[in-house]
Amino acid sequence: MRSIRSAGLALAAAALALPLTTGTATAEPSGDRHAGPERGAPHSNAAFDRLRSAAPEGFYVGTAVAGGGHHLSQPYPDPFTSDKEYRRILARQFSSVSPENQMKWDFIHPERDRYDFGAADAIVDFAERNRQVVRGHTLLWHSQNPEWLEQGDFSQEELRAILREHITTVVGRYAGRIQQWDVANEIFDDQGRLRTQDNIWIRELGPGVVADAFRWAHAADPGAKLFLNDYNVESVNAKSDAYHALVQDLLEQGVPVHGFSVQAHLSTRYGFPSDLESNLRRFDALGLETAVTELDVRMDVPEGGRPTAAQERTQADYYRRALSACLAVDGCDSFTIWGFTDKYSWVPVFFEGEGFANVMTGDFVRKPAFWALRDTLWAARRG
Ligand code: 9MR
Repeated sequence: MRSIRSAGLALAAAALALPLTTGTATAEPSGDRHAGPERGAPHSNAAFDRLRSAAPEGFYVGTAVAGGGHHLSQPYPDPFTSDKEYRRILARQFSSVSPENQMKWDFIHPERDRYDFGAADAIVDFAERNRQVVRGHTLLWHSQNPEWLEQGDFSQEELRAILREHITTVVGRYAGRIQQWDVANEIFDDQGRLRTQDNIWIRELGPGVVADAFRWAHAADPGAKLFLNDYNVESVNAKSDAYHALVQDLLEQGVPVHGFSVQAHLSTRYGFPSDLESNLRRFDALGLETAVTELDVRMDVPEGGRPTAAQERTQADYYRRALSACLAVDGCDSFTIWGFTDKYSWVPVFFEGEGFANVMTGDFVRKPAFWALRDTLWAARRG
């Protein structure tokens, strides 16, 4: 899918009489009082404070939809179904949504003969009501598999049938309603070796199962774009090299693989992966779509427990640069952040002493990172 980045801009700008400058201080939009006073960030004009409206035509700005996974052990109810303010912002700001956990095996296929589609159905319905596309996540992974599967004593033939049936059932259920599927998630380790031990499918069935997963997904929904997705592949490195080689191999075999995506779980402890754009370009050159699928930028929690202005500026810069890299590559039309509020982030649960990785505070106040995204989208839309 190629986007025409500046199409419709003149029209939109004229219709809305937009002041197409960045960082103009104007009144907070009416009906958007959730945000409260902004900290260290320019204010917004009512007409263009939404990421989804600021984005160029054909460019999708997404977020993970919080639920399942680490949320189950937190002292709050399910965010997606229980938090009205959260849902309002989810609908208002984003044109793409990714179930954070609700389509993973342990959630959607809890017993061998039982699927639980309730949460995934609710997200897909919500997305359609709000004119959003959905990224499906995920079909073949080494993590968050149910016990019945990981501990089961299945023959190769049975395992193959189980995977095929799962993919056919889940992808088939949402056929025509999912824009992109993360078919294979995290199949290489950081050295660029296939996960032949911890990935049950590759261990038991061999590397060829990856190609089969794509074939089965394509048969179940020929319109969905099928992706390889991973972390620590933002740069040109051993792991992204392994994907680059795999993609060529799959394409030569005629396997329906359509995209390569970088999760982009970044940390200000490390430098920004400045070769992100050139890395995306080399996959683009193979004819693949590319995407940023899980961006967040964590930081060390400082003494006092609140990020400093300097920390927030650095974080905003990482968000801006990740978005700019995607915008610069023609076939990168999907840019997703892994949640928008610090309230529900996975980061503090997994990284002790780190946090504040999202573009809004726990109270939904927009941080400099939010405005960096908004301004960068508008600048791209202006062309
Ligand atoms: O955000 C997800 C969290 O709620 C789960 O507990 C966790 C379990 O592995 O998975 C998180 O999402 C991951 C995503 O599915 C794949 N890439 C890494 C993400 C962060 O761990």
